[in-house]
Amino acid sequence: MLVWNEEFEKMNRNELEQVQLERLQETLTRVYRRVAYYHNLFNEIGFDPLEISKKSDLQKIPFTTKDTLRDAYPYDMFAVPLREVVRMQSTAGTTGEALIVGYTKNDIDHWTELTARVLTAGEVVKDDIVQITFPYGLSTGGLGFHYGAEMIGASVIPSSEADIGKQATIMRDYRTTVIISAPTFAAQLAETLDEKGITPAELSLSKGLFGAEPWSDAFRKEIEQKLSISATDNYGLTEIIGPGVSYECNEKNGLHVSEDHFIPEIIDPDTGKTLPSGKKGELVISTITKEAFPLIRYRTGDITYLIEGDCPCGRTFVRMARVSERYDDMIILNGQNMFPSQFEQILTEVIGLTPTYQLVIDKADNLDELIIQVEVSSDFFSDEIKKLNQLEFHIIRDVKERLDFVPKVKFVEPGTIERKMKKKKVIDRRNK
Ligand code: DLL
Repeated sequence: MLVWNEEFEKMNRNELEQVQLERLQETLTRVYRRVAYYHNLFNEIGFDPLEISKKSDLQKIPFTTKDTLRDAYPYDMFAVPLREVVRMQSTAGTTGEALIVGYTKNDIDHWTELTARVLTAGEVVKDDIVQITFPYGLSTGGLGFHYGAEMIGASVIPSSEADIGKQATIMRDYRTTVIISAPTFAAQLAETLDEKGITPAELSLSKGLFGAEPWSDAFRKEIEQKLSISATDNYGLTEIIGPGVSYECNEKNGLHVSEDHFIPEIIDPDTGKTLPSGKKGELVISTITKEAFPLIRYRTGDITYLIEGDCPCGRTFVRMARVSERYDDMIILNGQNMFPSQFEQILTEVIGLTPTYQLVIDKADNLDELIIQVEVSSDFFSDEIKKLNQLEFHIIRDVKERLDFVPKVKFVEPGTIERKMKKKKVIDRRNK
């Protein structure tokens, strides 16, 4: 099995832990000196970064959350001056503004190495023709994989946000061998190929590397069969770096966490207590090489468990189980992240008051579909169809503008939304 960086990916565990400890000490010192938030926090709890002597000392430090990052918007969590930042990317905040993350030149070099590892574990080599369909914009999928694929020496097609019909033609004509995308996109592409009468036999495709959203093993089998490929899962998040945090090898038995760059922990999301390997809980990550945007004990919101022990591929990194749920209410639609509170904000602005509403998510033709159900009330009810049409138009336009997703809007009679659903804003029917 191919391994990009034998030295680190197969490092003896004792040595790896030593590397982690040294890098952790450096990072803690760095954030204490350079990030006001951590400086004040360490002072408050009486934590001296120089006195950390084992990995478990990390547990003395409180968690960093999405709210911490929101309060620091835009640049207060940056640990370098902006003149050292060579790139910025962004991801959904819990409300209002999206979060901004930054990278130094060294961060970009590390990230390139990390996605090269993901690609190599998925058996991508120099001779491959790699079609990357993730957006090359503020979200991290496109550029993150692009650099890694070029580093390997593969021929990269940055087809990015080209429409799906064009992606299908490119795939056939350019003789793409590897597709990198969100799993829902791959399924939709399989359908488009079918509609165009292009069979897998006419394609050169043999591998698919998928991530950015939860997907089941059944869905994996379906895509593998429809596209006649081998599909692997990979995981990452913008706040930590983007894609490249963890990745499956061809054993497909858990995702190897690049532990020379990240320290994973699993906690009980309700109590914050650290859980042992094998126990399911929320994934918490500390970065130990990041320069511009280091995070200590960041709560990812993703539910998983850690798998220790040898993998036949020879990598010594701990594995994490595939992520299928979140602890918070973040929703991922076709690989795009958003929060119910963002919809509430838009509805309130458009309607002028907060209506009773719920978000119903389902699959339609393999794509995620969202229906915003809004109860009409005497406060804004109008029997003028024209007025309701206008409201619908404004809601759709604002969601599209701010969240880059086109929802459907359905006005329903007062009392339609079940009382108990009034608190639980999301009904997700995708896996039903
Ligand atoms: O989704 C980075 C990425 C791009 C990963 C391309 C893999 C491939 P964000 O947009 O910040 O970053 O979203 C991060 O997406 O906290 C998870 O909830 C979810 N997620 C990412 N990968 C997976 C996966 C990118 N393989 C959030 N399985 C994370 C399940 C995933 N969920």
